[in-house]
Amino acid sequence: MSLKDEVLTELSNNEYISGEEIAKRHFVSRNGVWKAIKSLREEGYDIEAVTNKGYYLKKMTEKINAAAVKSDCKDRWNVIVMEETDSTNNRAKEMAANGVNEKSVVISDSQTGGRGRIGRPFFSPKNRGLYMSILVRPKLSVDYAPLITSYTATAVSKAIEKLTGKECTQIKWVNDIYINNKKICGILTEAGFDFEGGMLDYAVIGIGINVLGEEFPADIENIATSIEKETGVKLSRNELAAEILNNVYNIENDIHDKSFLEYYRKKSNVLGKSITVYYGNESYDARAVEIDDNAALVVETENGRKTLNSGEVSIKL
Ligand code: BT5
Repeated sequence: MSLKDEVLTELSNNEYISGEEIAKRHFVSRNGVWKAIKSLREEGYDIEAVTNKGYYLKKMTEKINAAAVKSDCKDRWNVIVMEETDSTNNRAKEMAANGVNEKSVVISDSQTGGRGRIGRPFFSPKNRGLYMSILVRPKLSVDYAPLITSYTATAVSKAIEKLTGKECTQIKWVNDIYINNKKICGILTEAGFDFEGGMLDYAVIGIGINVLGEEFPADIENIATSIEKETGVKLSRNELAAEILNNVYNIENDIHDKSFLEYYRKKSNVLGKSITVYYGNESYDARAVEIDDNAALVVETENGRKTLNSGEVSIKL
């Protein structure tokens, strides 16, 4: 950790701390602390200095910062923050291949090749979104793997509602979160398996959330929106990341337990609706009647019931 990050961690306790105290704790000079404070201020942190009391952090900047994320995490996470990368899922998969065992997350301020399912692009401009990939190695059999995405959707929905203070989200089966009928989040889970044992080796859970800003490219402007645009609340991306990590820390137990499905069903915007199901190049009309205990969508069609384990649906107006 750089001295700047250490100073930020010291300042994250919501109390005054003197430069002398920070210097003593980290075996550096007071001048070193002053330089770290100066560069934090340049990054936008609002740090007050009061004689005889010390420094006080008034407001976290919107810049994504590993120390700020960690300071709001209840548990221990390995947090890696980047300015720009092609896809945070790629970075997290590399870490998995290199044998990283700790619960980790890669967050980037922007992505040049952010992707959704079947290679679709995910718009990931800088300073506006939260693009994060969580690397975990839960002891789960292959049968449980499809539940990871729906579990994460509940974690993200709960985090957004807690921090905005608004019951505003809906979950569109299987991997999207909506506010006011427009998409604010997509989730892409990629996993590695141990074929012999039938167990998950790792899961990389990619989460892309439109947090701030109003403008979207023409091809998605009718379907995409942001938390700020819909709720008027400018969330801190660092706090949002930490809250999501807090919600998924017990992934292994939570997925075995399956009780998250109750929330998932409650928040579903497809249950009970007439929908179109897209399957490869084909599509058919159906009615969404149930989300089963594997998070599969059960639909009623002219030819009887079908259970969809994955795929794409759209809601008919
Ligand atoms: C998804 O796929 O929505 C999953 C997106 C996952 C993105 C995260 S960001 C961190 C990590 N790193 C990555 O590279 N990916 C993950 P899908 O359901 O296939 O939806 C893709 C479709 O959503 C596109 O074809 C667009 O129509 C639409 N879309 C693209 N960018 C969007 C955005 N920023 N907001 C809302 N909709 C968007």
